[in-house]
Parts: sequence; structure tokens; C-alpha cells
Amino acid sequence: MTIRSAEVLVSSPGRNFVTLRITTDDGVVGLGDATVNGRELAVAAYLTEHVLPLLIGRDEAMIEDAWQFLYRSAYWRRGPITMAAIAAVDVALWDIKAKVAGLPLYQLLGGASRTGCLAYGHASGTDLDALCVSIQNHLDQGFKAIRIQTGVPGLGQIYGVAGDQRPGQRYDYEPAKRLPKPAEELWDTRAYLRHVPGVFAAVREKFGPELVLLHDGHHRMTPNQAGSLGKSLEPYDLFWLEDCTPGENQEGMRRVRSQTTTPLAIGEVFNTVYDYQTLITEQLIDYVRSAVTHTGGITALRKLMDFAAIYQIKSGFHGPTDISPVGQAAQLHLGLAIHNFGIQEYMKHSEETLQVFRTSYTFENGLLHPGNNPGLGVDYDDDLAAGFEYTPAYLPTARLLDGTVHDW
Ligand code: CS2
Ligand code: MG
Repeated sequence: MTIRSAEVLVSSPGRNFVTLRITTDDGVVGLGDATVNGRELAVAAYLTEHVLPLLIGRDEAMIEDAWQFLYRSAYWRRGPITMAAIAAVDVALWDIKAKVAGLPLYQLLGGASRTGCLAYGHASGTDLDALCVSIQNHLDQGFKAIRIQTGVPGLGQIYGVAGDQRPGQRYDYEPAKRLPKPAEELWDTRAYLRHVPGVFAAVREKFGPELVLLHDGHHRMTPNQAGSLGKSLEPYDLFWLEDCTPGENQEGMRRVRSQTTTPLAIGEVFNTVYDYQTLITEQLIDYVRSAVTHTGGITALRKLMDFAAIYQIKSGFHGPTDISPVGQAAQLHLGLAIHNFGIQEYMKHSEETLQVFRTSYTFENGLLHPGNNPGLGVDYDDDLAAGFEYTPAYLPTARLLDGTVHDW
């Protein structure tokens, strides 16, 4: 068989997504996720203008060759746009291969290594009472692992904390806060560092020692501040402290690692194994945060995880709602198959998203499972998608109290 057609589908059911659909001359369809939050149309153009014309007529079974061709022969390597485009092609071709084999994709990756993938949900609250209600909601839904994010006195709305505390409310910026320009939030790292350890103490006290707790620092600390936070959180036994400092300075993580034994997770904005080279070989992290969607697909992330396995580093793939159900399904198949799976982020998509992307994955007793449909197990409904038009939407900007733009 060969590739007959390839289409880029841009839609906005609940939030913006870029999806690639590849069809073979026998009519087998594969889907890939190419969504880069806030920069969606750049990947859509990269695919449409420079990748799709090269796919037509290729042998769809030659996945490794397609990957190497798109990575090496473009000359311009790496970067989120390029790697998301390659990921979409790679995942769509794996979807086709598994459908042709009549098997769920994880079977082609070596079969299941576990009954399901431990998932963590996102609890948050502007204050401690609201956070505890949110944690209880997650426990009631069956979560065994929960990320907790808290408001900080004096700072107002903070990214990662739902402003509306009713069950099911989300902190992410779509669609409620779609604005032509990024919203602005205030940030003060010293206020945050004073506040967070007390919140963890109270949550441990209330919910006991067994609950798996995680926290995301959204790149806002210096290595020294991150080391100090990690140290002060040690009594509360975190599963991980995520993105405590911007990860492009890999050497900075030596400073963090030398100061704390709190497990560290990093990499949701990374694109290739080279972003991890020092972090992995020097064992400066415990978990790889990459998503299949932003790291060149299953082909590349599987190799990255094999490299990480040598150093006892596990997966914690990025799974917020801007990873489409196609991207999430792909990493569930990979997570089920690899030996060094750690945990999977799971922020349930909105009803609109799940109407357009019909999925076979399940969440039961705290575990996600990709399902047993042939391929990825995701179908895309064009008719419904047509009702959700793309609207530009941006993540917020964080500014310090004096107006300086800060990492977030
Ligand atoms: C977050 C995300 O899921 C996470 O850990 O860091 O909300 C992230 O900020 C967004 O996916 C950005 O696109
Ligand atoms: Mg994060």
C-alpha cells in the first residue's frame, strides 16, 4: 500500500487542536496530533506546505524511514513546530500499521507490561478549603494520584489554579479566557515559597500518608530556589516536583539535585533526546515529562525512554487538555508497553472535545487503559468538528510585581 492522501484538520471543540489524517490507497485511515498550544497554525502550515506533498505515494509501512527522512532531510532539525509535525506523521503511520495488523497499537510495541497506567489528576484551589474540596472530588472520581496547585495570598489568579471551584472546573485558558492577547497574571516567587510548604503539610495531615501527591512549579524558580523548595517539601513525600526551574539550562539541575531528594520531573517543553542528554546521563531527574505529540512521536519517545531506562528514569508523559485525545491515546499505548512507565497525567477533555474525538480509552480505579480497538482507538468526526471553528487563544503572561515578564 501507499499513502493516497493526507489532510490537516484544524478545529476547536472546546479548545484548539491540529490533527493530521493520513489515508492509504486501500482506505485505511491513521490520525496524528500536531497541536502546539497557542502556536497551532504554525504547525498546520509546516505540515500543509512542506510535509504533506512529500507523503503522497510513500510506503506507509516504512515508519522509521519516514521519521528519518522528515528529521534529517529537512536540514533544520528539532524545535517544537518541526517535532510536532514529525510526531503527527509518525503517530498516524503507527495507527495505520496497527489497524492493518488488526491489533491495538500497544501490541506492536511489545504488549502490555501492566494492567493499566497510573493516572494523576489536577486538584487546585484558591485557598486551602477550596483545594481540599477539589482533592476530595478527585478521590471520589477514583484518582489515586493527585497534583495539587494552590493560590498564593496577595497574588490573585495564578495559572494552574481554577478560579471557579465547582467540581469539573478547569484552570486552562480555553475556551473561557480566549482573548486576542495573553491575559496577565502577577507573580512573586518569595511569596509562593513561603506559602507552599504549609499547604502540603495541611494536605498530608488531612488526607494521610498514602495519597500520591505531585506539584508543578511551571519553571518559575531559580535552581537555588528550587533546591530550597524541594528540601522543604521532603517531609511530605512528593511523587514529584515538576518544572521547578527552566530546563533549557540542564546544568542548573545539578544545583537542584545536590540540595534535595524530592523526586524531579522535567521536559514538557522539550522536543528531542538532546534536551535531556545531561539530565539523563547525570541522573539529575527522575521522570521524563515529554508528550508523544511534542517529541517526534512514538518512534522517538520510545527510544528516549529506552535511554532513560538505563539510568532508572521513568515516564510521566505530559497530558493536559492541549494534548488532543489522539496524542493522549498514543502515549497510553506507549506507556502500557514500556517497562519504565512511571505515571500518566490525565486532565479529562471537555464534552465537546470528546464528541469530535471518539476514544476507546478508559479510566477505572485510578488507571487509564488505551482499549483494545485496532490502532490507536480514536475516530475523528468531521461533521461535528465543522461546527467548532478555530479561534486564536493564548496562554497567560506572568509579570513580577514591578512589571517584569517572568517565566511561568
Ligand atoms: C502544565 C500544562 O500539564 C501541565 O503540567 O504545565 O498546563 C501546560 O502549562 C500547558 O500544557 C501548556 O500548553
Ligand atoms: Mg507542567
